[in-house]
Amino acid sequence: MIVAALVGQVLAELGVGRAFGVVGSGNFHVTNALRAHGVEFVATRHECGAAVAADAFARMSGRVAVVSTHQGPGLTNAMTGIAEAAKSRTPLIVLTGDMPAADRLSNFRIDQDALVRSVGAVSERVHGPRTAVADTVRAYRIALQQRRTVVLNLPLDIQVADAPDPVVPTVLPAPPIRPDVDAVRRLADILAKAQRPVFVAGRGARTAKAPIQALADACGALLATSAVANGLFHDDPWSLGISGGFSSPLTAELIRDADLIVGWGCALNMWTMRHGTLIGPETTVVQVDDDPAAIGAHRPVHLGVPGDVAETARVVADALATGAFGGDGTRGERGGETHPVRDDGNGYRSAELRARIAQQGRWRDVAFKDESDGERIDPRALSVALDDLLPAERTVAVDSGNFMGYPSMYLSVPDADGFCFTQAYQSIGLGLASAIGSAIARPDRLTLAALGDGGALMGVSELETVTRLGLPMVVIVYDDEAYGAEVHHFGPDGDPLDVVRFAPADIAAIGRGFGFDGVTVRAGADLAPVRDWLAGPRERPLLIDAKVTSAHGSWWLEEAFRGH
Ligand SMILES: Cc1ncc(C[n+]2csc(CCOP(=O)(O)OP(=O)(O)O)c2C)c(N)n1
Repeated sequence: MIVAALVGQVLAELGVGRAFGVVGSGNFHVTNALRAHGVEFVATRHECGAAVAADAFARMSGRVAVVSTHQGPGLTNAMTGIAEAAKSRTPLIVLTGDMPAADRLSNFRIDQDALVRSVGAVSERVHGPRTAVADTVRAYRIALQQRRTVVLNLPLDIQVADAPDPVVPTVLPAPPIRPDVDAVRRLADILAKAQRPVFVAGRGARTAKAPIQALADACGALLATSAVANGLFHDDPWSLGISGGFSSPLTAELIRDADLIVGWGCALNMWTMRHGTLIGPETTVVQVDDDPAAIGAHRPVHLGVPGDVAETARVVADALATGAFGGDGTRGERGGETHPVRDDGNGYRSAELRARIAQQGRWRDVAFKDESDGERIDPRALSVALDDLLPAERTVAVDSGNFMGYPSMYLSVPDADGFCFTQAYQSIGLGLASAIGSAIARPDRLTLAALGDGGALMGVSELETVTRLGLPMVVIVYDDEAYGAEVHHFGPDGDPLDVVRFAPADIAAIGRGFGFDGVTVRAGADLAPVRDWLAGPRERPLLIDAKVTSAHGSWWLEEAFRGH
């Protein structure tokens, strides 16, 4: 067997979930070896699409995913997606060809190690036939146990060298880190005294829903998420939705009024905390994270608890229930009811507040003046209409741009796996590929790709991937015929905007050219074909080119530019 075949076999036996890529001579053998050993391979049309689809697949399935690229340009094409994955701590393995060390003058040669490291990914290498198993296992272990994006360079001369049949070890996820006893006692004490606690769950809490909910029930906390964990507490009556720029007015008010904010696996960064303005002057801030380096990285915290999020929530709940922290144990009472009202002054949960959250908690409960004019549809009205039309079992994948708040704020999602948000690198053009990876991970749900016209046309080649794979996807383009983010940021200064405005494009026709059903929407009535498509066999994917109003920029965008 050759080394390339060995690497594919080892990764397959270690248990990688799915592979995505563009095949050239430098990754042909390794890709086929993955397939021969049962790893399904998805060919995308651009390596960036492969990296982003793999990232989304890993996020939505919880499995390590693989990207396969040719050396040099194959890798550079994938870099934007690799940067997004690395910054998101997505466990991903990128298999890439590399030039033999002696082939110094090859057209394909670049410093791949330096390139990879520059975006925060880990650069690993198969050094030779004798180390090939260890090198591959090391890459997998780092990806799985440290949640890192690892690029495994495969030099062409080593790929074709002979190697013995591999013996593949079992590699298990890292065991959960138990929190320190003293830190648990301190957190239990803080929770016991809190009058208006709010829990904000981030990416690191996506698998810890039940223990966080149970602790919140016990101490009367309200629940919110960062944008990437949107949907986590969807079915909880005390859920406030997203904390940050996308918060509804009621959500922002209740978080600002909290006397305690506990971030669970959540960076509490400027987006989630609106540059700190969601934290009241007297609010105590606690952060629980299994990465000690994450604690206090974005803002000062009063207490940092290094530890696994689920484990910490469980042991703190035990401490509250038994009074082990020095309290009387009343905060730990559950009263037999799930998600109870606590009118005993225990926490934030009154019957009145529960009713307010139910009536005003969501953006779609907030009245707005519909600015649709027959020629163009108001993106808020469009998003509310889609929320009504689409089945509740859905995945919403959102690209970047001025439009991005509309689908994030107006479309509900059933759980955290129902929302794919690739914003760690803030690149436009990733939304469609992230929808592809999400759709493959969750074929039981309808996937909606929500894009701006700029991002849609930047990532357009993957429309062919959607039709080729037969994914029953809805692509909605919030089409303002511009890079709206730039228009709204620079427009008020009177700067020339012709570099960021474009002539109208018939994106529905472009979709039809790729094999989609295509619909142009200028008013609510134009959504009738969408209703028909949803009721029908969904044989082809659907692209909706929504010509949206754009008189003013979204206010969350102003927030974003403040962060530049
Ligand atoms: C790859 C990349 N290029 C450029 C930018 C800068 N940028 C941010 S938003 C944006 C406009 C996006 O336009 P569109 O997708 O139509 O969404 P809109 O802002 O109009 O809602 C641009 C160019 C970026 N974030 N990423």
